[in-house]
Amino acid sequence: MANSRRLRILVLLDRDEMAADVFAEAAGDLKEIVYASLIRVEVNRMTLMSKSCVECRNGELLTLPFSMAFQPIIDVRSNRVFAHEALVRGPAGEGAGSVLSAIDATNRYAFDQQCRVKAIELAASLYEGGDDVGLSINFMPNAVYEPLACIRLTLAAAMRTKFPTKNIIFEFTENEKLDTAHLFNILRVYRDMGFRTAIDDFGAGHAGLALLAEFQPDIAKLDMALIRDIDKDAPRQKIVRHTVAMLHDLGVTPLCEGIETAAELDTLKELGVSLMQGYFIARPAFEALAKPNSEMLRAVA
Ligand SMILES: [Ca+2]
Repeated sequence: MANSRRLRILVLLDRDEMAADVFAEAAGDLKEIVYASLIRVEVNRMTLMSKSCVECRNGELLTLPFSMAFQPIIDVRSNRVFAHEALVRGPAGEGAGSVLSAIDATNRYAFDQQCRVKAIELAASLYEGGDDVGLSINFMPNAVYEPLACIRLTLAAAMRTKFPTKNIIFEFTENEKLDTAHLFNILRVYRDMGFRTAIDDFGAGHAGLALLAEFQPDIAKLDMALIRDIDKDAPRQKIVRHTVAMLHDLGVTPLCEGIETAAELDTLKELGVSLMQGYFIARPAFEALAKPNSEMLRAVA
């Protein structure tokens, strides 16, 4: 049996619906190899279906009602919506805390999966057809056990709703408990699969330069602590100016979040930032796409 044929069988067998057909059609020595492959695939699956996968599966039976709000991210140079960030809300629009307080080690895997599916389904129903607008989804790296296994539901939701995977951006943030090797593995798998990635809260806490040295995401979202009152604050202007230059040099697009005033927006634009998000531009809209405010549009005109 040629190695290429054997490999092909293994690939085919990794798809549940095809495994039985391939086995039924196989004859002679091929049947033996198919059987050996089936065992191997099952062993791999059992390895993946570890404690975390079982928790995820069990978690799907838990009903934790939640929904999403969307906040636009604007490109102030082209004056277009670049993406919407999906933000967790209660089922009637309650704050994220009302939902996140119910998340613990027993349901975080399932919750992370359900968040992605909910964000994609809602966005697919709200986006105008043909729009090349991104969808930014926050994910919890410690809720991803094995990136390839854990991405299946996301891909299935995108396929079902015909939402282009290239428009999906995964926002991640580092925290002190995170295994960074695990995080980089997830990010590289996501990148290989064609998703975009964004480091959230860049410049705050643990989300910093060491991470950027190891992995350069598509986007870095500068933490709002660096943005607040930047128009009146020389140290912040210097930090942001040099950070933006460094990001551009690394091929990473800077994005500023938490913009609350026209003066902050104007200052950031002068410092070379194009992508912006914040209450001044638009507040998150529950199960809807917010339009940027008219004052903002005038400011960038
Ligand atoms: Ca975020």
